[in-house]
Amino acid sequence: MTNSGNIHKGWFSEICPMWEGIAVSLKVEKLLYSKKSRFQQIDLYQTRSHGRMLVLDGIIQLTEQDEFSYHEMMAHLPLLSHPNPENVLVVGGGDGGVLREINRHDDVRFIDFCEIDEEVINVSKQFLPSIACGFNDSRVTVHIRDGATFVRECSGCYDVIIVDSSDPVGPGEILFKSQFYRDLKHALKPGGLIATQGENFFLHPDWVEKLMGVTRSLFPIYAYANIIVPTYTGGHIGICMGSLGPKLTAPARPVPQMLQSQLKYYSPEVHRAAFVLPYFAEKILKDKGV
Ligand code: SPD
Repeated sequence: MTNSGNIHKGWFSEICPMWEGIAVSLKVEKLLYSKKSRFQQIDLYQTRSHGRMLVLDGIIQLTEQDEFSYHEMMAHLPLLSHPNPENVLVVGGGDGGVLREINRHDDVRFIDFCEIDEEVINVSKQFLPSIACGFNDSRVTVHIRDGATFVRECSGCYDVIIVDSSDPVGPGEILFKSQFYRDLKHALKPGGLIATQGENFFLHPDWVEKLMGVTRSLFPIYAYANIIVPTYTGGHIGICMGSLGPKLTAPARPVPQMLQSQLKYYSPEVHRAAFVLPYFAEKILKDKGV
């Protein structure tokens, strides 16, 4: 198996300076795709136990086995916090997983999708059809552009904006800047809300603090949710949410039975529970006035 990066005796390890001294490892059987795009190194592996795995610049973005937890929560927490989400923007997430979940909502009418790296979309369509099926919906318009520039040019367009970014290194870095959050707010309709990839409070309390500090300074209502994702280093990841109106910590409306029956992770109970943080994490946010 030729590869980019961290393979040792058939095990891929996610070694990254952002989480020095700790790594998730998966036994891999085959490298199905490996190429440097204009923006990043893209690798697609067949793993022994977790199906296929998408890796960007050496960092795990998803495995087929547990991607549902991240994608369901990134989509359904914000959409079900909003009373009537019709216009939605997704920035990043070229695999299509967040789109697949949004498409389950009949009340959503238009979905703009902005991704900087078209190669990620192509690789997902070729190797991850159960995830990239998110692109097969006539409500989705794909924009291959820099997400920060795209958002800066929008004013009062969206009920919900979801930012499915990679980590704040490489092409995703700009999506963690304060200016981007100001532009997100400007792109919302009155009463709109945002949900952004919010890192991990065990590994990056500084990032969580920073992102929630910015969110708090811009939005009257804000909250941080936690999601279990076993194949992300640390085992979980957060979502920063900011709202111009709707409450975030409980669903704004009943979850249609048809929708609930398609889900594996999200439920109204999980929605409420996701915002209950361990005492130390709550304290990190409170001590900083968040
Ligand atoms: N540390 C990994 C964070 C990855 C978040 N984005 C995942 C993209 C899946 N659609």
